[in-house]
Amino acid sequence: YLTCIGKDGWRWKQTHDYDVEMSNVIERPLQRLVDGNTVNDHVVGRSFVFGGISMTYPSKALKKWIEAPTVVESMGKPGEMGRPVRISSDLKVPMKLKFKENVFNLLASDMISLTRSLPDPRSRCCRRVRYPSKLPTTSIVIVFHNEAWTTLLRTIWSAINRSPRSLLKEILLVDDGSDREFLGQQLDEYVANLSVPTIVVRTEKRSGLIRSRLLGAKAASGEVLTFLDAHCECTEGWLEPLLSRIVQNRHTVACPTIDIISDETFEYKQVSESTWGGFNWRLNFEWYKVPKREEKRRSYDKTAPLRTPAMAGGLFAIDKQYFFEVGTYDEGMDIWGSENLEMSLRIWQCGGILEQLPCSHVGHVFRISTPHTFPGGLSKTLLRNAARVAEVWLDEWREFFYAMYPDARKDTAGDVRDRILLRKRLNCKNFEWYLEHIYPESIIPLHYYYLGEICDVEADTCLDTMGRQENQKVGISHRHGLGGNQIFAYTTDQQIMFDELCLHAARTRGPVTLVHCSNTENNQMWAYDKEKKWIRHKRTGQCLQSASHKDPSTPLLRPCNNQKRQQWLMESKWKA
Ligand code: LR7
Ligand code: MN
Repeated sequence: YLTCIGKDGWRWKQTHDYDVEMSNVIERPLQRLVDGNTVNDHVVGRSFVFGGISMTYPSKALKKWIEAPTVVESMGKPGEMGRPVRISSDLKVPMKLKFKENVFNLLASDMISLTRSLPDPRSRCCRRVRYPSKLPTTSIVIVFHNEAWTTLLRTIWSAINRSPRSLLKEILLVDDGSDREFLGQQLDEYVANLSVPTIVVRTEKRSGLIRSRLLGAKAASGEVLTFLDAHCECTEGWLEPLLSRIVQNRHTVACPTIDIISDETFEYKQVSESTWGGFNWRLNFEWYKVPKREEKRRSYDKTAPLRTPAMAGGLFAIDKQYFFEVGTYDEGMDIWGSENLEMSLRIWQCGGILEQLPCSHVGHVFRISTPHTFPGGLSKTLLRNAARVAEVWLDEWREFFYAMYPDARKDTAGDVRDRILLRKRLNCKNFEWYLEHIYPESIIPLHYYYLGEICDVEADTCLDTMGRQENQKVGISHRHGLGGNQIFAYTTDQQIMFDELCLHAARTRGPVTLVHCSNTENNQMWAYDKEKKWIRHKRTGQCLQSASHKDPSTPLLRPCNNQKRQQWLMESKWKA
């Protein structure tokens, strides 16, 4: 393997035998930090891409270098090529202390170059894709509240160094009421020297990420808005796929594939490209495996955009004008949370397209808990934001959300009249359409007979998940009338669901357990006999029976009879 040392002290090293792809002829200034100084490698020519770094060579040398792919590494620094940073044992104490500041390993982040190299996460097929030479310009909008210096700056540097300069109109940083000294004047001065126009906009007081992003959007002059969280790293070729989708259809909102930057080691870890975004009854955003239906729709082409039901929220590109046309954000949402679902549903229901692009990869530091303060109270804020989504976009399916949060009701959401008017004005489709056409795999069922408590006529005790986990027995308890763990849906597929869990029985005499719902699982099918009020397990023919004296907290599966213990009410909220 070939190794040589560059003039600027950078090591150029061949590590892989994979093929090298030439990208378009572009002008690509590369800025790097060497010993704290900025080095400008402004070279015009043909650039090509390998190992996560794009480089430019005079054309004569091209052929030779195509045969010898290389990567560039910052000499001696930890974390190069996205490798994990190991902290020596004598630094474990300061490491733990610093971890608390941002809920990630700040000590590790501080050790890594602001311009570290990363592996190129794109598949061979993706590297082969060619994009239109005329793409719109973009303003990158990064909102932050008390972000760490190195993660914020690494986000900025990775965007500058891995985006064609001609496409980057500007970078807009929105400081949402941070109180850390270095995010003030020091940041202003630092960004003033970058090769891409970069400014810091400041909210007057803590406004939350939703209103902060709006402030950034209003200040932007690029044709496309590209939002990033403040602890990301863009990889080679991340931007072109996003922008090219928007040129093709300006109602497309394009998200990159979000890889994981470890909160412990800052290792860059690729995620599966067959994962997309969805949500459960609680309106929690979750990652799910892309279903066969969607793989088929895109003809099993691994480079084709995924039509995702929902986006994570922090990383996406949208035509600026369309962003305003389609109703920006719900400004009634505070601090953090649910704006991603609100936007996802609004895009889909109001005629747009939401895509996740397998050929665009951006890393994000995922953390186990939030470092932010919530001035209005954490759970209150989250519940209110989610209730606004339910009220405005879910129609009758909002009841699934309220089933999970018995304390939440209409007034939880506050005033949503403006958003309902927006929905009317944009002539948006309903949630039923969304479930049918965009998200048939949803855990919120499109067709269901019943949503409510399932209680026996005799003792007035009800099925109750007791907050148990998957593969544990379903319980039974006194009716409390508060919903929550006593709410189930009986679907037209004959499943009895509680969020993603289904009543499941594998053997004739039970037990009845809670198992992840699956449409191909006949152990999860139950027939409700409206006359006899039986809930009959289809495969075994046995009936659900409320608890025995021996074990009053567990329902049984027994041969059907006419006892009251086998009579269940599922009628009051019976729906077709
Ligand atoms: O009050 C605040 N003001 C802010 O400016 C609170 C947060 N912020 C900033 C914050 O500094 C950060 O840059 O907003 C950004 C997002 O906050 P994070 O990083 O604490 O949140 P997260 O990464 O856990 O949040 C995900 O869900 C959020 C829901 O409101 C947002 O949509 C985030 O943008 C989103 N992040 C991603 O989509 C990256 C992938 C994570 C996943 C899943
Ligand atoms: Mn984040």
